[in-house]
Amino acid sequence: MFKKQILLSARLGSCQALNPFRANAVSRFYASGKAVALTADTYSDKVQRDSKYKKLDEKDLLFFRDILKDGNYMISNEQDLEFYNEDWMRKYKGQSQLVLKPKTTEQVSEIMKYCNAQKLAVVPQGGNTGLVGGSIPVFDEIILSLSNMNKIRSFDSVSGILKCDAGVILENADNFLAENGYIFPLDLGAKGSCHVGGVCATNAGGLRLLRYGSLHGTVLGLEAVLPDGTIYSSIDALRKDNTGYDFKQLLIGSEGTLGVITGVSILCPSRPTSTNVAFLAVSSYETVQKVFVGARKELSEILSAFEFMDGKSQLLTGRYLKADHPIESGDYPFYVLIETSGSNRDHDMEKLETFLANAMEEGLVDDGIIAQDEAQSQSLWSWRESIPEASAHDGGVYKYDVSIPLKDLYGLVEAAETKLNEANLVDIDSNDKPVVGAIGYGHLGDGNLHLNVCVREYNKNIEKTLEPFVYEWIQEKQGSISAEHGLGFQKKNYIGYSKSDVEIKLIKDIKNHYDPNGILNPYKYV
Ligand code: FAD
Ligand code: 2HG
Ligand code: ZN
Repeated sequence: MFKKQILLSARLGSCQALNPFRANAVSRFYASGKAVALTADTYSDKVQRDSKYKKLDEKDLLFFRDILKDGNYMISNEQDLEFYNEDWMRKYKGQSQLVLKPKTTEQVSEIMKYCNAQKLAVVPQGGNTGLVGGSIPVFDEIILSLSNMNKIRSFDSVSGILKCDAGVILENADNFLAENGYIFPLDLGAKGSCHVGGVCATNAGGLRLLRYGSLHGTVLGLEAVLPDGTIYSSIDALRKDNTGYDFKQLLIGSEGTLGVITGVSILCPSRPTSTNVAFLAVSSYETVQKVFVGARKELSEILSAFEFMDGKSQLLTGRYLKADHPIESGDYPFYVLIETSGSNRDHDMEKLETFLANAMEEGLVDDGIIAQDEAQSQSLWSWRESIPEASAHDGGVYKYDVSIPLKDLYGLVEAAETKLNEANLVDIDSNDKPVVGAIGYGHLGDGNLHLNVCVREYNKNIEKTLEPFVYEWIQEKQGSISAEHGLGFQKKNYIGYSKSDVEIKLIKDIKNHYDPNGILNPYKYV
């Protein structure tokens, strides 16, 4: 045991500095250089423009200009519209002719009131980092961007309650909190671009849900504009309040289909003063689960993240970053990133080292490194957070973000791989085949797998091979077809694989009640 402890310690210095692009806006990949196909063309068999929606005309533009007071808050030229019409994966593309960028909740209300009366369809948009095609139009819907509503409203340094506009970029909110000794209770790779309102609208999970829980617990109140222009606000809600239905919970995860979130109040924990990150090599998925059980037991209250990655995801990330893997001693089938967050560095480090020494002693961990300082921790996180970009780098990616009981979780990657191989679609090195490979990684601590099928081009043959196969597989294992990214456009027709008829009817009833004209984010969700 002692020897292995030394062995592990000897590696402490070997954590090299990786690409630290975490602090920047999440980059978009343009590797293929190919234009993005219109969603309306790619999926013409699934969706047609609904003629009940009015087409935008000159009179509408005049009205919006009047509300926004400034032509700069409207975008209507083709080149500038492109960013707002295309999604991050370059898989979906809408045909909106207009982006509105209001600065106040009252302006959002006036816009919605008008659109509802005129039956103009609207897509609320945050940082446009969503991964299910929910943030962009399918046809000519107006895009309502929250990016000009970007002010911190207040922060109470006793309770830790932050109130801010919906368009505040997540990383800016977290930097503000850091100055005050607090942390935003959600972190994710898109933090440099996604909005606080956007993460609430998608109920994003991210890298530390294991520690801080879901936004359904941490969001205290929301301000939102309903489809008819009504301003709803629970932004001044207190932590405990059992008076009536908790309407904000319907908005969290509603993906822009029930209301436009304009303000958020969220309970933020104290920022941990001691964090450690370890990156470990593990020989099988069975063993990954054993390491997780051990980490929960031995690290207990200081465990703040438990991420797993398969070997192929690491190969593609290394290729993309043009960097050596953090663990240089060889290629391993699985890797685990463990983070601890606490308040006493010596205590936390001692716990982590004891846990790792035990894990090595039991033969659960083959090799590993522990970051020695903040820069090395950031580098290891940066490596993990680069996987989505690496996945899409060769031309595109079919994403399946799923919850599956842990024992079966990685089986989905193997099943998808087999299916794609049977269809003779895969070659990791040769451009002759459209699929680069199926990789698996994710938030193991939350039972959340990301199956990414990395492709050289989007094509129907690949999609038909994977869908509904993947959804059927998940249903059989009593999983969920969306753990954290939502339904959006991609999964609208597949909700039945995770929700019962009764649940779907209730969802539709709620949608029809609050948005009887169906103007908010149509063709998506349900
Ligand atoms: P958008 O993409 O603009 O919109 C997403 C949806 O929310 C759309 O349906 C839109 O209509 C709606 N919406 C946005 N803003 C509002 C608003 N103010 N009011 C009403 N509706 C609104 N997700 C995770 O859960 N965990 C992760 O770890 C994670 N990592 C990611 C890493 C990368 C590199 C990328 C690109 C994405 C990642 N995501 C992750 C996806 C995630 O859903 C988004 O990053 C984020 O939650 C969306 O925020 P956004 O502001 O970009 O919203
Ligand atoms: C992550 O965990 C995000 O990195 C993105 O949720 C997952 O790329 C994906 O599929
Ligand atoms: Zn994720």
